[in-house]
Amino acid sequence: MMAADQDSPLYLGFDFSTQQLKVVAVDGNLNVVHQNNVQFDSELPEFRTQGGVHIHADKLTVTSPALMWVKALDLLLDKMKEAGLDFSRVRALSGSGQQHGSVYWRTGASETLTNLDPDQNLNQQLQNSFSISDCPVWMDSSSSQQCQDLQRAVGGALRLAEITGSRAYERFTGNQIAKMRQTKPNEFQSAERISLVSSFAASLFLGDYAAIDYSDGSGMNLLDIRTRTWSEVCLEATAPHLHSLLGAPLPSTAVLGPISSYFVQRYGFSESCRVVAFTGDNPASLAGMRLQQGDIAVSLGTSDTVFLWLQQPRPALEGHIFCNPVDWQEYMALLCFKNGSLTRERVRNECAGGSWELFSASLRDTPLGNNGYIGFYFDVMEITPPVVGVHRFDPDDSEVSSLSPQVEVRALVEGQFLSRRLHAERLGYSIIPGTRVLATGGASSNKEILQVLSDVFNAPVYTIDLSNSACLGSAYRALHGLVAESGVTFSDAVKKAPEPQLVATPHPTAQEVYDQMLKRYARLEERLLQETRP
Ligand code: 5FX
Repeated sequence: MMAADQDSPLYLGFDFSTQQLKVVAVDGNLNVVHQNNVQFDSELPEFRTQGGVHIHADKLTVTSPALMWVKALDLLLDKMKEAGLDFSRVRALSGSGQQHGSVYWRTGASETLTNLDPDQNLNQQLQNSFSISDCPVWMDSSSSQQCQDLQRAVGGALRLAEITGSRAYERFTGNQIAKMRQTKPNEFQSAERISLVSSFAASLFLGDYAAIDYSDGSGMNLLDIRTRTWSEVCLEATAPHLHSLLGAPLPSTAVLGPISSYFVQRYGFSESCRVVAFTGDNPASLAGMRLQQGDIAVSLGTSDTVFLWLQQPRPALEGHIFCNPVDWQEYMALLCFKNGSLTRERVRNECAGGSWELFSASLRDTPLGNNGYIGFYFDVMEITPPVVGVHRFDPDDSEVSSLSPQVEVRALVEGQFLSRRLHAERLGYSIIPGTRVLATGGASSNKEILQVLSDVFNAPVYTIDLSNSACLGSAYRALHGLVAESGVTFSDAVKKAPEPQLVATPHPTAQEVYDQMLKRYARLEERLLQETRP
């Protein structure tokens, strides 16, 4: 490394995810100069987690020990020091956490946090700082009763979605808080503060309770996403004293303050290193992808996930609207679809002899619009829409029991992407000139699949590696946080980051074909919903 590089600034992004704690360091040119991680199961076996969590006997309750995350941070910083990272160069740090999880700080913990002794590790000092040692995480689905109670209190599922961006979900923090209050009243009583995983992690670096940011706060069923303040009706229905237990939320770009003197003395951070608000892993991924207004990101994995940048959200009973993590006046949306790669693989096995080449050839050899054949392939109960089974329709909208293998392949891929577009548009998304579709995940290496994606959205498709996006997004947000107050936009602050690769542009007839087909798809989906409704 050259001498000049050794003094150049660094920005750190941490990701407290479900199975591991990760970090990346980027320099001022946004080159990644260091990466490290701690795997919870294998490197902290004393906590006996599987995949970073404990699944309880009821199979619905899923928790992680707060102290495991604390110990992981001790270990990670030691590993970074050992690898020779010069902490004095770090100008700012930020991070992300798995969304929705909650941490309950015991009365007196703030005192401990502000007086940390640099001669001891965090784990030794925070042993008694949590009133509930096992934190509910996003995989927990044990709060159905509390979800019903909340929806009833605010006037129904749609009303709750209009206020908070989502109908009630078991994993959303407000419902978990209500459950803790009811099932662990004494432990709940002895909490002086409740953090999300993200704001808990920021609190460690800050040496004080960190604010919940607007974006991760939107995953709680408690924040009014339009006023960006806690919703009174939701707080009241959840638990008493929540204003003081949660603290006031702040924009995700906020600088929370300087790093705690503990890290200055123990690891050699500069006193001027700033802690920028931490956020959820999905909002941080949006930053890592550098999604812009009008863009849509489609992650083609075991389940498919769609990220949207929205200006005018239309909350619905499906999907989630969050405040935007890089521009506090805007929004983002997240949609999850269970029938992704596994369904594509099943159809490949049945219709293309298990070969991706033959699967691709079928897409090449069949026309846009599939001569009017359309299909819904829900091998498992889909989230959006809640329908199960395979349903194929001929050009007259009559349900048919089979299609030729080539037509089946196109019906599957077109159907999946029409569904992604339909539900994105229902949340307020619209394709505008300049819209880019960013594709990532396993299937994004298949050019023919991406050509269909480009045609259905009538927009160019770019590929991007997302494996580290939450971490990278956090490092980018750290850098942006330092200049956000002076009006520099996120995209200007990170314009040196690597550009995604253009891989497909829409066919000239795509708009004509798919605008019509989308309307038909919506009608048929509604029909399936009516037919399958209990
Ligand atoms: C989003 O709503 C989720 O529950 C998950 O993607 C978690 O954030 C994973 F960490």
